[in-house]
Amino acid sequence: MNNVNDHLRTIIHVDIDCFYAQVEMIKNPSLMNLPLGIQQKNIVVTSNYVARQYGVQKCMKISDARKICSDLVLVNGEDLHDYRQMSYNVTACLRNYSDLVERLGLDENFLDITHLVKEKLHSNGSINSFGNVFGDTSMLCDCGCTERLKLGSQIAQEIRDRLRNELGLTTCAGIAHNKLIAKIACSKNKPNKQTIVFPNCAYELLLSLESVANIPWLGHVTAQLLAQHNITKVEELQNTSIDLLKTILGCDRAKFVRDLSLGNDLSPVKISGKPQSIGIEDSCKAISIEKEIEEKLRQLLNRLLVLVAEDGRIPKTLKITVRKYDKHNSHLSGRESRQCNISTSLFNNLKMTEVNKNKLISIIMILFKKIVDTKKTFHITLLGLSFTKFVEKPNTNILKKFLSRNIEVQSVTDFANTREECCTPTKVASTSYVLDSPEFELGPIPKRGKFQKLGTKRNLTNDLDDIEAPSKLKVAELRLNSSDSLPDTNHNISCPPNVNEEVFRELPREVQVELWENYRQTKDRDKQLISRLGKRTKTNSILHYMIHK
Ligand code: TTP
Ligand code: MG
Repeated sequence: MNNVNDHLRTIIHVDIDCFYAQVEMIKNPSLMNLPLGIQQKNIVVTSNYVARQYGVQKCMKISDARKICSDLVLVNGEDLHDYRQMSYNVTACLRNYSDLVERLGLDENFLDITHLVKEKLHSNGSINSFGNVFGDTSMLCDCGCTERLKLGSQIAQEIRDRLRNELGLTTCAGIAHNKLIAKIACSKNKPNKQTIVFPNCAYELLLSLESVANIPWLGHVTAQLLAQHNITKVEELQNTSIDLLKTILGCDRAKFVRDLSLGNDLSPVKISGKPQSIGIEDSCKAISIEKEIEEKLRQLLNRLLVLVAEDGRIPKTLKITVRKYDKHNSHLSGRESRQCNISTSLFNNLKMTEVNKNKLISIIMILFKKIVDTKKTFHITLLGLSFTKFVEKPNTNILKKFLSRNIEVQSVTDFANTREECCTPTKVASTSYVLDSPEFELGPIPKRGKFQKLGTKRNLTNDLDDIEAPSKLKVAELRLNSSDSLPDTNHNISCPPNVNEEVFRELPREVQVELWENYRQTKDRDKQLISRLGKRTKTNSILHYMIHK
């Protein structure tokens, strides 16, 4: 059960104390000694430790919190900007100690400091542990893990001191040989404390949990399934035969859950990159009017665009999530999602234009109507929007593309071009009610060629036709900003007339040369064409916009 090969790593789990409340107290230190609750809608999502002494807990209703603490100060915490910023600062600080840092939500991080510990072990004499030690330590393992974890606890203390000094935050930490034990250890002594758990005490640590529902990553649904078989205590789970677990949970899940119950976890600390999706959702009183839905979605979109702008990447897919309320079958009130590809050109500008926002709203409403038949009565109790499939913002290439490629009028979505790819029903979380049937696919969409207008029938594609193509405007704008001068013979390359000079000056010299050359060649070629044809060329290229009549 306790394999020493599983003791080789040193993992720290760091959790920020009453996170949102601390951020607010740092912003406004006068709140420091007052009972503080962070409000989202009618819920206290967290409270500082002064308020917790009165019994104000996370996720309490505002009205209940006020009853037990009449002096409670409430700060609205619906704008996550500052919390997100602080969260990234914390992760950045932790990266000073290891490349292997994994973010879990906004206020938790795992660090794998195995290498750092290995380096430091040689230079250390006798090692003392820092902070609390969990469990019976009379029989500790002699494989070397004890020293490594003790050293890990010193590093954890150093990290927490640094977070305190540099960012003003108090944190808790758990130190162990795997992520599961480190995470549980972290919650054992709060706030502003750390706890070390040696491998031989892992089993005991699991047994100390109140119920199986408290085992990290076990999941709500699994806990419910187990409860149906009267397995609610960790000990009961540990003693359940694997065969019975397989019957209840299926083969893979049974093994996973069994391992968790014993404190075994070989999962690596994965380096966190940027999030795969950025989303926002809002539950609401039942909305039954299309105009109000659009208004709500517009508000959500505005908030979401701020997040996407902060992230800095460009999304390629847009998803809408809707929860319908069915008066007659309330158990059918679940979430449904639809998604589609969107053109990255919508995000070309530093700030999204109103025109582009309206284009997105049109797309969102089309998706909405794929889920909800607005001709019939409907009641919507939750709306969500998210962007996924991000690409990095193009740098110089975009200018190159303007010059090297023919420009076509593009739809703002790929609906019209690659239907198969764009609108597929999305599977969402297990609590959702998703109909994976063909009726939730978009209706057939004819392909359309360049510049081709579709018929007059008002359908999805026509909606998209109304959305004007950005390319022409962009090129015209570039032309206005340009001067038709030749490159300097010495160091300064002149800006081609079709490129924004300010942007051009930021580019590396070789790209400037390439752009100029490209411009010159295409211009020469076009001149030849014009003289041959004796009339304005019909090429569908950028030159079309550059030729002086
Ligand atoms: P937690 O780590 O669960 O709580 P906390 O950091 O506030 O308090 P603790 O000292 O016990 O660690 O959650 C982190 C933040 O996430 C929290 O400050 C507020 C937010 N949050 C929500 O938005 N909704 C929720 O339901 C919960 C539990 C937290
Ligand atoms: Mg926390």
